[in-house]
Amino acid sequence: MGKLESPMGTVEITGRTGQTRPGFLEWGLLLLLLLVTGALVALGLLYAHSRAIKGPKEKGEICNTPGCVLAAARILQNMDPSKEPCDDFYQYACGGWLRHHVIPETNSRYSVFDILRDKLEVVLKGVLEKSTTKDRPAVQKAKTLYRSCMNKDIIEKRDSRPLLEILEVVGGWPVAMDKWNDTIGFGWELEQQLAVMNSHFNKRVLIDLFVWNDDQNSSRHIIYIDQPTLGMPSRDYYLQEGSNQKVRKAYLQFMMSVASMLRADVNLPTNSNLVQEDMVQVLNLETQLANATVPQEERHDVTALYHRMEVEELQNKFGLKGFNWTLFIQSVLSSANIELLPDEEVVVYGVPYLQNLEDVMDIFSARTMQNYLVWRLVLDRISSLSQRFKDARAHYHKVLYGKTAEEVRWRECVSYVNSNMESAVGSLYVKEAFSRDSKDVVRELIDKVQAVFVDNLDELSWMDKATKKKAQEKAMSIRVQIGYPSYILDKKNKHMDQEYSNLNFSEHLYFENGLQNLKAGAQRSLRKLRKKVDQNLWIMGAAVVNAFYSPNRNQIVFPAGILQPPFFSKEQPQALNFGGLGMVIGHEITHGFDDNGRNFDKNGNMLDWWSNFSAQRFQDQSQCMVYQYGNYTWDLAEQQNVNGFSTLGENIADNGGVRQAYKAYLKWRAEGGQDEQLPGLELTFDQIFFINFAQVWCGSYRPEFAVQSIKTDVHSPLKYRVLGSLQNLVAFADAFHCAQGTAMNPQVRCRVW
Ligand code: TI1
Ligand code: ZN
Repeated sequence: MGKLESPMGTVEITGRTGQTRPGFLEWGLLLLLLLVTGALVALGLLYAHSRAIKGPKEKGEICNTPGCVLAAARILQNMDPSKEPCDDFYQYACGGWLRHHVIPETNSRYSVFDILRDKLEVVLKGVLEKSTTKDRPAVQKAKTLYRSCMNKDIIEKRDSRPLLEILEVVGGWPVAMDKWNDTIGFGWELEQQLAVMNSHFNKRVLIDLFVWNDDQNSSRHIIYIDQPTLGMPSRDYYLQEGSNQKVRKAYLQFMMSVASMLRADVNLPTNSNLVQEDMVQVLNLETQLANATVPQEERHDVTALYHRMEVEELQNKFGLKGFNWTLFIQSVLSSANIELLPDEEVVVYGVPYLQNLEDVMDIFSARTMQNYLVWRLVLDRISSLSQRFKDARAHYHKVLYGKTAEEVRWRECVSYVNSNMESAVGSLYVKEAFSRDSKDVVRELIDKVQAVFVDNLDELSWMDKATKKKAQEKAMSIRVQIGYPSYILDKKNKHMDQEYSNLNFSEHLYFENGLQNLKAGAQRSLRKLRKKVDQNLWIMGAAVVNAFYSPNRNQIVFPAGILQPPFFSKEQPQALNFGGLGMVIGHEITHGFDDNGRNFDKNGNMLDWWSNFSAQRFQDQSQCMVYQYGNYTWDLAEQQNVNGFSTLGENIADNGGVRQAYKAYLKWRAEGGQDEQLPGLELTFDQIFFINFAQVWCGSYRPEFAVQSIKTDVHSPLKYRVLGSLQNLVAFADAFHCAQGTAMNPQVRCRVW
C-alpha cells in the first residue's frame, strides 16, 4: 500500500501546555474531542480511499512491490487506451509503444522482444569485459575471442591479408588473380572443393551435406543431403522482379567491389572487364541454383522430403554429369576421422533439387564454379575484415535490411561470441542475471499448461478417440529443459572446457579465430555421425531470448534468457506470467502437434500415429489458418499478403499457446489462486493476461526488412501474430466484451488445438 495522504495532517493542535489558568480543563476537553473526531474522520476517509483504489475486497490487494509497479508502468506506457480493443487490439495494446519508439538506424526491426535481446547483450558486455584471474579455460577463451573482435586497430592494420591467405588455401579466387587459368584449373576437383568448404569452413555450398538426428530413428545420427542456402536470404531475390531487382543489383555490385579490392591488394588492374564478366557469371550460376531449389512453402511435409538410400543408389539416381558422391562424402568425413561405410546410408531431403541440378552442372566453367564457391566463403568473412570491406557491403545491407548504420562494434562482438561459445557465455550470463530458484516455478507453470493441452483434446470434434489417446501420450512424454544445463556452473565438471579444447584463440587474430570457429562448428556436427544421440544435450545456449521445440527429441527448451519480465517473474501477477511465459510454453508444446511435429511420435521418430480420419480433418482445420493468415495484407511489405503456408506451423503454435495459457490461468484461479491488483490499471485480470501476451510483440519493421521477412520468417508479422490468434479465441472477445461482427469477434474462427 502506498502512502495515503492522511486527513490527520490537517488537524492542527494549537495552545500552549503548562499554562495554569482557569479554562484549562475546558480547553483540554475540547482538544480531546478534536483529536477523537479527527482520528475518526481520518479512519473513515482512509477506508473510503483504499476501497476506491482496490475495488471490492474480494478482488484482492493492490500489489505495490517494485515488480508490480514496473509491470504496471510498462503496460500503461505500451498501450493506447483511446483505441477500441475490439476493432484493432494490436493498436490498443501497443499504440503507446509504437508512438514512443523510432526504429534505430542500426536496426531492421524494433520491438519489445528486440529490446529484451538488446538488454541481454548489455549484460553479456559486462561479464565479457570483466577481467578476473580465476576464470576457467572455457571462459578465458570466450573473453579472448571477444577482445580479438573488439581489437579494431589490429583488424584495420591487418586489412585483407588474412583473407588473401586463406584464398590460397582454397585454391584461389580466380576473379582476384591472374594466374588461375586452365593449367592451374586442371586437376581441380569439384568434390574436393565442396568437401573443403564444408568440413573446414562450414560453408555447405552447391550441395548441402550435414549430420543430424535420423528422423526415422531418433537415437542415431545420419548423413543428410539437401538443397543449399544461397548468398541472398531467399530464392525470390534471384528470380522475382520488382524491388528484388534492386537487391540483386546491389548484391552484384558488392561482389564486384570486393573482387576489385582484392585485386588491387595484389597489384592487379581493377578496372578490367574481367571482374564484371566473372561476377555476372557467378550471379548467373547462383540464379540457376536458386531456380533449382524448391521454395520453402513446398517443403513442409517432412515425410515426403525424407528419402533414405545407400550411397550407391545416390550415385545412380543423381549422376550430376560424373560427380563422384563417394569421393565427396568420404572427403568430408575424413576431416573428422570417419570412414565411409560400404553400405552407408544417407537421407536425401533435396530430391527435386538434385534432379534439377543435373541440368546446371556443365553449363558453367570450373572457373565460374570456383569463383562462386569462394565467393560464398568471402561473403561470410566480410564481417571479420577491415572497415572498407564492410563499407563495400553497406549499400547491399541497406536494400536488404533497410538499416543505414552498422551495429555498434561491441554488440556485434557480444552476439558473435555468444553464438559461437554458448556454454561459456551462458555460464557467465546465468551467474550474473538468472535466479536459479525460478526453475521450480517455471516447471509448475509447464505442468499446468501441459495438463491443459491434454484436457483440451476432449473438446476437439475433428479428432477420433484413438488418435487423441496417442496425442495425449505424446504430450505427456515431452521432455523439458529449463534455464541452463547444470554442468556449465559446475566447477568440477570438465565437460565445458573439453567442448572448447581444440580452440586456441589469440587476441590479435580475430580473423583466424573466426576460422577456428567455423571449423569447430563443422566438426562438432560431423563427429556425431557414429555416436548415439545424447538426450541430455542442450540444443540452445542459456543466454538466448527465445524458446524451442525439437521434434526429433520431443523436447521443449526455455533458456534462461526468456525467463524474465515481461514473460516471467516471481514478483509479477500470475496473469502476466500465464499471458507471457505460459503462452510461450503452450506455443512450444503445440509445435509437437503442428503440421511438422505431428509426423513424429512421442520418442521423436517419424512415424504415423494418426488415423486417416483425423489426419484428413487435421488438414481441414489447418487449411482454415492458411486462409486466415494468407488474407492479411501487410502494408509494410509492399502490400503483399502473409504466406499462410510458410507460417502455418508457427501460427498453429501461437493459437494453441494462447488458448492453453489462458485456460491454465483460469484453472489456477478456479483452484484458489488470487492475483493482486496492479496499481493504476482499471483492467480485469483477464484483460491484463491478453494485453501482456500482445505487448511482447509491440514493434515495427523497416519496409526492406518486412519484404525480406515475408519471404523468410516462419513467423507471421508481429501484429498478425497477435490479431490472428486472438480473433480465433471466443474467450478474448468475452474478456473485452466485443460485439458480434467486430474485427476481434468474427463470424468464422479457426482452431486446430
Ligand atoms: S519454435 C521457435 C522457433 C525459433 C526459430 C526460428 C528460426 C519459436 O517460434 N519461438 C518463439 C518463442 C516465443 C513464443 C516467444 C511465443 C514469445 C511468445 C518465437 O516466437 N520466437 C521468435 C522470437 C523468433 O524466433 O523469431
Ligand atoms: Zn515456434
